[in-house]
Amino acid sequence: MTPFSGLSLFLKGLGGQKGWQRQWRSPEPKPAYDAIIVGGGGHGLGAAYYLAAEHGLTNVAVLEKGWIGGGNTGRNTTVIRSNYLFDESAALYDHALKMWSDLAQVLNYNVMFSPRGVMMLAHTVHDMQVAKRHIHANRANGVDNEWLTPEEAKAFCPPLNIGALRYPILGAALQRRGGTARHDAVAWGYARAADALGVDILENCEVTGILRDAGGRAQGVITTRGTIRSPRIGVAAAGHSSVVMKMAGVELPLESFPLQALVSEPVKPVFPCVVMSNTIHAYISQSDKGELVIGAGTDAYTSYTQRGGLHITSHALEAICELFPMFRRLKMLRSWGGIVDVTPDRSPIIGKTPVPGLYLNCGWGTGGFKATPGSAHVFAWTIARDEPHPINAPFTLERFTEGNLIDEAAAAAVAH
Ligand code: FAD
Ligand code: PYC
Repeated sequence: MTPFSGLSLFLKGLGGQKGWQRQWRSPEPKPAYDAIIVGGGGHGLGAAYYLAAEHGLTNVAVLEKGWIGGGNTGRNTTVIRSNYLFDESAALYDHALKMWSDLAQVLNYNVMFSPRGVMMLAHTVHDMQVAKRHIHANRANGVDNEWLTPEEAKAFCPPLNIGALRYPILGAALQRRGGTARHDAVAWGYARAADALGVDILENCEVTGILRDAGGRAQGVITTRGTIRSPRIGVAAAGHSSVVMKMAGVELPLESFPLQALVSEPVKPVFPCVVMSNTIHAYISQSDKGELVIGAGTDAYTSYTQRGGLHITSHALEAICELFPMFRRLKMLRSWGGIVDVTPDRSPIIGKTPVPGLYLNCGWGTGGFKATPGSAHVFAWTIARDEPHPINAPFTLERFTEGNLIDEAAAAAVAH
């Protein structure tokens, strides 16, 4: 990245941003590629980057129906943690967490990873038992997680009200290595790095059909910018995974729900960490711009609208005002929604599909942003080698018929 002083950056801005180079090209689609990724979110762009950077596959295209990062990558609330229950999940999410720590250097792009700590509140005896079970399991897997008393939780997050509440604070589980990153920068950083290695990023390119040969193997895709052939097609389409996979005749065990979030007016730094309450479906952190970033649970009905019910956000705000009374007079600036793809066991699907040459990365539900680098890394391996990386080997589509579920409903937090 060119080092700008603050003044020269300001002057460049004043000058109508003339002379600034595009961060990635805007090429015309080629008739064929060695690999195609459907979906220009963090997982798809990251997979394209690792295909080029680690597997020598540079004749690759990312097909995005809108603009890159316009899906859940640009709509999420950026909570990053790896405190999941099962060994398989710990391996996957901690692989990602380790990759976050030097992602800015690897991509030469500031993704603003901030390991400020993620604290999950316990309001009932059962919450405490669940939290402690996660802490023990995490530690056995080398994943940091610790129990805090109410007083220790308040010392870590001074705005927290630990007085007599409708939802009393009985303690909290803290993962200190957890935190946040800048969501758009993750998409932009991967896009720029992939483009520099020769990957074509094709925006406004919606996949409308998947071509198969007489033997059933995936051969290419039909798009709004023409037919593109490829022997390897990776689908990372999040909330629209079922729609895309249906084009190849594959039914997925997914439900797609709206998930909402909102931000407040910006204020000075007042909130030092991330706090989540899984029981009351509310969580909060402060962005580097100063906005309080607040989220709620999923809507109760399936839908493809990128908005949700007002009662869901109202409930989250009531809970936030009770937990953090100092925010009662804060004004909310804007709210939005995204479509999350929820599996029955709240764990993702990353792997091969019944269609040879067609690979799938989906089912991240409300929690896939944190996994972006790790997920993209093992997905690229799977596509390049036509076999899963040991980390994603358990996250098959078949587990829903074989019964090898990885039930992370409690760890998925807002997904249950
Ligand atoms: P996306 O970024 O959605 O990318 C998929 C892309 O596929 C989209 O850009 C879409 O336009 C494209 N596409 C779809 N169909 C087609 C087609 N036919 N042709 C071409 N392109 C297509 N996760 C966390 O870990 N922490 C959080 O704090 C968190 N908060 C969240 C808050 C909200 C409000 C929401 C909605 C989600 C949240 N998530 C969070 C979940 C997280 O955002 C997602 O799991 C993650 O971003 C998924 O990334 P992706 O690259 O798979 O999907
Ligand atoms: O998975 O940690 C998470 C999360 C927080 C908010 C939405 N998802």
